[in-house]
Amino acid sequence: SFDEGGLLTERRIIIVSNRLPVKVVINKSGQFQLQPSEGGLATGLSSVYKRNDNLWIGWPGAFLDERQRAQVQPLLEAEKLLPVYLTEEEIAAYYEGFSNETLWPLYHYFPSYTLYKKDDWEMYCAVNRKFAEHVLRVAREEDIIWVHDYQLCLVPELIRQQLPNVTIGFFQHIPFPDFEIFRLLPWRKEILKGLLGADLIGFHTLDDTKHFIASCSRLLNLEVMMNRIVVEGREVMVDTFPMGIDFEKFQQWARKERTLQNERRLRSLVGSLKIMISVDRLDYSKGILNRLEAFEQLLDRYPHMRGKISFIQLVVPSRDQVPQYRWLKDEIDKKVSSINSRFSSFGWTPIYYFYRSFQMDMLSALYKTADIAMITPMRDGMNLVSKEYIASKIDPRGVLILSEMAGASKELLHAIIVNPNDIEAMVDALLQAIEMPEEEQVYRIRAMQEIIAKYNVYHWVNLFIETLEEVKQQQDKLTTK
Ligand code: ADQ
Repeated sequence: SFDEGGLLTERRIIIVSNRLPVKVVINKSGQFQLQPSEGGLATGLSSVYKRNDNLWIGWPGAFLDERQRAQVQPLLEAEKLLPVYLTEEEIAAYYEGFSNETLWPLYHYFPSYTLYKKDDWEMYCAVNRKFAEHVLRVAREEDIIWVHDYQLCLVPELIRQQLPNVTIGFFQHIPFPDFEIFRLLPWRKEILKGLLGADLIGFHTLDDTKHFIASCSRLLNLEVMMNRIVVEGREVMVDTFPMGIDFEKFQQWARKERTLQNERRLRSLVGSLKIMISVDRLDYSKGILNRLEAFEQLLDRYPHMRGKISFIQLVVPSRDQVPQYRWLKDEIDKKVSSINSRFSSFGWTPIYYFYRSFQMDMLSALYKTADIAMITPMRDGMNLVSKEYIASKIDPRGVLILSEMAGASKELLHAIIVNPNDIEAMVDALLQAIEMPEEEQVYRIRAMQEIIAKYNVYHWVNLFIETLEEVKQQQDKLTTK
């Protein structure tokens, strides 16, 4: 079985991502401290970088001067984390700029939100070179280098130039768009060439994989054989690896005493109300406004639903320096207050809206309490929240409404699948969820739990690394023939 002890390779693995899996914070006595992040990637890969002499290279998430760096460095090194320090200018142009105002909106099919700024692109190149240099300072040709996500598309090729035989994998956590969207990018060829420095390129869904291959053949005229692309005599494999979660961890959280306490408190507050929940980072790709619209129409058109159901919307603050995100935040504020002021009664509030992060024991209690989870992004690489909701249901009652634009919809076939642009269909899905018989809920949750338990995050890590090693062995055979 695949678990934390299941990784097969003996070779050293170097993980590279924009952010390290920890945050540097200053504690009450003015000392630097590392705060582990709870994200899916951090949990999944912590089993990898903590092992043997593996390590993780990335930005520690804080702006530090020379003196501060000297204090933080030993803390990071003790955890096998190698920091890439970035300046505020670098973060503004490479991260907030090119990554989040160019690649993010374009790849999520928001071309009208996409900015094409040459200065941002140049800084993106410079910061990618900086990351590659940090890798090259420690890497040897026999290592496995695993680069993550759209912020670092140029890193594989930059490493390849210096270490021609090293093993490089790249995984993209967000969608790869259709050719007609991708071609809009002025630097489309550079991005593809950068990625093709890898031996294996992975995506969450088959569509992303196909889109990437189509763009390579149309823009670079490269020879394609099924899911292999020939680049200067080297075969690069492109494949689909749907990312999972740590299923067992979510089951354990659901059983913890603090979670049970929170759950009892919540239940006594909500009484016999139906509870619907949504959990998103603040992002226009997550479809928050459409979902609020669907909830409003439900209350509008079906007056008997008033006083029967409440909607708990959690939004995690994110990228609030970017104008579109600030606009979105204002629109959500307005929409929530207009719905609440229109429908509230003494004793019933339609929407509880939280703009903050939650601890796991509260998140788990909310997942358990919710009769319905409505996860309806306009576009999402995978969406782990939908899997976390299902994994937390130790009492297998509840209904998942899931957008067909989320990668997870390709695996969670027992959810109610909706198009987030179709408000009517979302209202119908809500009605169906509210009325779903208990046996059907149990049947659907169990079916989804089976998938999520089997294809967990450790399975994902192992499958990617195993495939990467296989690809490399086949390449070596080809070149020695
Ligand atoms: P994200 O866009 O961040 O990830 P998602 O996969 O849903 O989206 O992960 C969000 C994470 O944040 C979840 O683990 C969730 O538990 C946590 N979270 C959300 N709200 C929270 C709150 N209020 N308090 C605390 N924690 C909260 C990107 C891609 C996705 C892809 C992942 C992994 O956009 O499509 O699934 O990477 O590849």
